[in-house]
Amino acid sequence: MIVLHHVPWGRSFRVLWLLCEMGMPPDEIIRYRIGDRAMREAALMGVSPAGRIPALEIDGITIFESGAIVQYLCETRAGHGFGRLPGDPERVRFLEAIGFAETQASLIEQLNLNHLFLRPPAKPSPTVVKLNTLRLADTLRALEGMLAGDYLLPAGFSGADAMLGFNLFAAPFYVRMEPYPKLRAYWQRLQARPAFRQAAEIEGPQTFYAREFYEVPAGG
Ligand SMILES: N[C@@H](CCC(=O)N[C@@H](CS)C(=O)NCC(=O)O)C(=O)O
Repeated sequence: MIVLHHVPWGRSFRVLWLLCEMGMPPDEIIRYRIGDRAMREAALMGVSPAGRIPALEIDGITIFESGAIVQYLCETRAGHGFGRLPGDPERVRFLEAIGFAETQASLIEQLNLNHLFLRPPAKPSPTVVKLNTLRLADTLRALEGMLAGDYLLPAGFSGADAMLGFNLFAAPFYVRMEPYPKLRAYWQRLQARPAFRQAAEIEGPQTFYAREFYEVPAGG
């Protein structure tokens, strides 16, 4: 029995997608909304002590942190070839990519907070938004340089693509993607994968971002 604690189009999408890649979509998906009281109640806090998603119940254990879950799945289901186990020449790049995904996602999280979640009288800080937008663009430039052909690692699709590739769902709402042609093609390639399409169908349309693009507020 596989249970995923999930926010639609949140970072738990990485896990949903990877499970679909492995041909084992969750038996149960417990859905939350950011800001809901339910995210601080026992069902989630019992499996993710800071009340964050994703958390996964699998193999009689629970795991939180998307990077840990992705590594666990890749290692325990190694036959799919989505991990890079110790001794693999791509191991270091794989681990870097998993960590870097969260360097990038933490900038997106700050922008989400400022653009989407603050309620009056709180106001986004133009300076903080500008700084985070520039720093997000820096990570996209880095990612453009990290691509090794069709995927992040030369030997092909891996858990690192589920981690980092997912960030390309959100980044274009904050940074114009014209300077990153490889990333745009990569994102199209990821979305065309049957397992991505299966996960996207489970999700339904995203309702997270209401605008096509979020500009840095005046004064930033
Ligand atoms: N590093 C964690 C981050 C998890 C995280 O912050 N998830 C967000 C949604 S994408 C969340 O649960 N937010 C709820 C909150 O901040 O209260 C991971 O990769 O799993």
